[in-house]
Amino acid sequence: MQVPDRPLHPRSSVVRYLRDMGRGKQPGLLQRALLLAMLAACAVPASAATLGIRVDDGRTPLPDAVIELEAAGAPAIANARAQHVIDQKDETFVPYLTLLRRGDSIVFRNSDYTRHHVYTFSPVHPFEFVVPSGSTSESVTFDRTGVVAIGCNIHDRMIAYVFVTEAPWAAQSDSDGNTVFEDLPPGRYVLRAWHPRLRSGGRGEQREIDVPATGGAPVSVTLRVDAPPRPADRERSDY
Ligand SMILES: [Cu+2]
Repeated sequence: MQVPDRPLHPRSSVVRYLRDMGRGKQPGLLQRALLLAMLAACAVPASAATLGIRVDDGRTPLPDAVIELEAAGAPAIANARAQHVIDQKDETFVPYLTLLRRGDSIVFRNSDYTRHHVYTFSPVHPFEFVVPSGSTSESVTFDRTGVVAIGCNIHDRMIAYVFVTEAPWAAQSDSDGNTVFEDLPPGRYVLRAWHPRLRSGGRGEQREIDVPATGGAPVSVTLRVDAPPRPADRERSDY
């Protein structure tokens, strides 16, 4: 195993080391000492807390919520300008919600046998184009933050949401309404929560939270949202 002079991230070296160990390589004394030193560095809570956030609608867990965390003096995030894909399959946008960093882009893929006409009026970034069956759209780059509701001009019930953030920390809740933030510096944060079905005029939730070095108990967030469309409504909206 080769240990870099100045590992960018001590843990990745540990992972590599453990992987090599698993392959039967025997570490030397020096390497063993290095591993112990690296593990000790990880064990010290070097200002890294884990925070769980649970979102519900007052009764049941709420997937597809966006949680943003801001902190005074938070480091600026380097813009990786990632490209995301929103597929159109069975006349449904997949995924329903895409969380973007400002500067990221999206292409729309059409996996259906029918064409789709993707559009949005969102002031964040209005666009429209037809995506023929089996093809992929041009790339759309989002340079402003905010919410983009996307529809299809041909299939009214198709809807997707894009949330463009520049918060230092942001994540979307999973199918159980949970988000987990790791490696948070302990301190005071502003937490914002948003959901595509926020009740009309709803602004989501904003509050301050304290994150202790130990991580602390999960934070619970309740959002007032409209009920999802019923299947019967979806069928009627075909016409
Ligand atoms: Cu369509």
